[in-house]
Amino acid sequence: MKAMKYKNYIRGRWVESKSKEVFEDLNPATGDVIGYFQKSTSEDVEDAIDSAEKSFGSWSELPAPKRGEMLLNIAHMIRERKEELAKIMTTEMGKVLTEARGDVQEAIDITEYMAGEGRRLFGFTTPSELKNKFAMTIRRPIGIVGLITPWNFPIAIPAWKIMPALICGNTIVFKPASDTPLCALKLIEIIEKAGIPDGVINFVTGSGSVVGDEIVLNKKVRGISFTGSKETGESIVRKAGIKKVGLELGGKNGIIIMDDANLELALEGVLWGAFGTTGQRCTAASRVIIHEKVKKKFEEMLLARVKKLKLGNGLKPDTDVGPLINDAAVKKSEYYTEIGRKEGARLICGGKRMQMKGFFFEPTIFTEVKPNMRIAKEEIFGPVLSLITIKDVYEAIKVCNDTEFGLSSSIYTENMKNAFLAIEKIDSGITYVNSSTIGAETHLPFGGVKGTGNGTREAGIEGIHEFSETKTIYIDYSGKLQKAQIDTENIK
Ligand code: UN1
Repeated sequence: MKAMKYKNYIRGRWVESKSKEVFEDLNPATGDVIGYFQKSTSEDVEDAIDSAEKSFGSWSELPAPKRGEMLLNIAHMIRERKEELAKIMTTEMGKVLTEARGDVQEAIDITEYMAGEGRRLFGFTTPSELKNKFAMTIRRPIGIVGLITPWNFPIAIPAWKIMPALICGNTIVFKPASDTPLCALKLIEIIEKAGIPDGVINFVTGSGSVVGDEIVLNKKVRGISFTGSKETGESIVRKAGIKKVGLELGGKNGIIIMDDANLELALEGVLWGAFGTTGQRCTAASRVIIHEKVKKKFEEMLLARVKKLKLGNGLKPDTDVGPLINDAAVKKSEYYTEIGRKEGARLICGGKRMQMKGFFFEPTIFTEVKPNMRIAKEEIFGPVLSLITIKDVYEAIKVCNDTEFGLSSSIYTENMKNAFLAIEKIDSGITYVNSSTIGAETHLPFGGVKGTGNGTREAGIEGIHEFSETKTIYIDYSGKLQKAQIDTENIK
């Protein structure tokens, strides 16, 4: 791929930043530069916000079914270009091609779902406590929304945010992750061609400390949706003040394996959850919480399979595990491996950077991990898995909950009681039974509790709630002043 220079997209035009500076976009499997992107300034962001402000009136007044038709165009165009987009994604982000196709598919799914919402956007009606009075709710856009997205799902997550924001009638300022701006730009090109009017979506690349900060601080931006680290999420909340903020932050997701589990099935789930996307999902399984009776056997089964995993460039069909996103990510996995060793956990495989071009780290497993060790508590966002032994389901749930995060969780068991205890007692936004911690579907709510977020959910109908405001309407056709809470007493 020839490294081209790419621009911002503001007012429906492709424009350079006022800084006249660019940053490099790298292929993590080779370290090669694949593109140059605008190192934007806060003035560029102000320009984008101004553009979003000017387009808000006409876009929000367009009937939602019309906006839905445009979203359907976008979905068709993404589908037509699925293979091309997946290849770009593997080149830019590193995930293996089959997973990159899944990422693009997730964008198609959410876009089609939100297109359909154009003919729903339901409010509700309910009886009034007074006679000759009608009560209902409607949904209205928030206004200008700022979307700040991560690199690990470089097309799916932007789509999760852009599509509900558009269908609800908001206008957008969008800052993609600086590790994957090309995937985001390809999505913008499609949105442009699909007929979304100029200025409705504005795309500005650059750093979190300049571009992100301006989006979050600017008074004209009424809503923020952010997916990324807990630290950044906390700083956004502090800066955003009373804006409507949706956060999807980290995870330290556990898979519980009970003594009655189908171990073959659990093995597939653990491999997929821990090493799929090289462990770089918020929903990745980074802890296996396993019953003491099956621990030894499962550990042997796991080790045999992990040793066979093939690391390499995700474009090659025989690659199981791709690179990490960048050098800092490799250093983080190295750092936590060192911590695990010092804490007294036993490293049974991996633990090293691969001596090859690109940013590769071996699939790594620690056993005899204690719940209070840092490797069992902190998000590593790499292919590093901790095995923790437990005696029964109650201890398993306690250990599973013993982290500041609460995104995804899973239990492998053939026993209904264990399954329901996990469903009801694990503090997480998502629980899987006999399936891994990853693979959320776009028509169900996505998000977590505790340190994972601030209560909002993305996708499905909750995605509509994230990007709209509820208005309550009372229509009094009695022709006289009726007082709620007061006149009710006289109604016969
Ligand atoms: C994330 O890692 O932030 O459930 C999102 C899954 C994917 C989304 C993950 N559908 O693993």
